[in-house]
Amino acid sequence: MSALCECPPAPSATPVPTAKDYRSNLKPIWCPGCGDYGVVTALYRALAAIGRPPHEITFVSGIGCSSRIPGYTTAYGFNTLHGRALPIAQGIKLARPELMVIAAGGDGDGFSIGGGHVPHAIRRNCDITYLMMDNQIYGLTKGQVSPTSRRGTVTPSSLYGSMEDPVNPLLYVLAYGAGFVAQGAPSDMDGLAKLIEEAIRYPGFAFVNVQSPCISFGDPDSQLKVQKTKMRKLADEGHDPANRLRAMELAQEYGQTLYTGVFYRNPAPAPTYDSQVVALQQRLGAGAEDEN
Ligand SMILES: Cc1ncc(C[n+]2csc(CCOP(=O)(O)OP(=O)(O)O)c2C)c(N)n1
Ligand code: SF4
Repeated sequence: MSALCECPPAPSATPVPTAKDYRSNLKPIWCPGCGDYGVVTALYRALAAIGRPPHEITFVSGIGCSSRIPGYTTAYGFNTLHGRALPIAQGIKLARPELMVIAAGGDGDGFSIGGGHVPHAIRRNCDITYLMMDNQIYGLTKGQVSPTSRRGTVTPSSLYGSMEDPVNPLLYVLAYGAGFVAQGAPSDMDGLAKLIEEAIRYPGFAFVNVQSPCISFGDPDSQLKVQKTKMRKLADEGHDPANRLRAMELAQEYGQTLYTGVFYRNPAPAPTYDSQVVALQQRLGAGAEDEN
């Protein structure tokens, strides 16, 4: 059985959307050279490949430079509170299960203030996609250490270098049982667009860690040009994405080797929370009708 869901194509009466149909008329205010430009472009391409019209998509974010991303799409957007993209995305999916729901934000938003929501979103397994733009820094607030900053990172809030080890987002979500885990980078635009598309098509909670460098405050070693020299594609390494233990082994290289591609895709996806709620509502509704 295929692990990919067949998202319904756009109705044949309406023209098939193209990438530009998902681009809003707001001009991004990210710094020139920010990796997030590449992420939003990859996202437009992924959405066009799937073909759901913008009004059937809801895009939820927290707060941060990367959390501006919903505004740059023509989908419904909700720029929520810092760290609260996931609870709101799950609420929307439960209220309107027919919508495609995407959550997005930075590593600070997702793994610092919002970190407590991640394990629960994973085990609850709503059919949502979570794009984390991991730049290893707090960009919006001008460059403080984030939970993924490497030890020794010097910033205005860590003058003598960060004295903590970073969170490993890939290992973290794999350990909590996420059904789809991938890593991409805007320096490989085609690869990133494909990963986002695959994540959206996965029927369950899907996580994409996007190495999206902050050109203004980020580590010079993480910038787009350097990414290209360090990148290793999991597909070229012969990795089998159904092998979760091997995925966890590879994920331990986070911060050292820039692996891109699908780390793990559950070959037998678990039932989603939203589909179970719909089934329960139907069962209870049918029961109530029987009683009448
Ligand atoms: C409750 C709360 N605490 C702190 C802030 C300040 N703040 C805004 S964005 C941010 C972190 C941004 O970093 P990240 O989430 O990694 O996104 P980036 O800007 O790097 O894309 C912080 C601490 C806030 N807006 N709200
Ligand atoms: S501060 Fe960094 S993350 Fe924010 S827009 Fe500028 S380059 Fe991008």
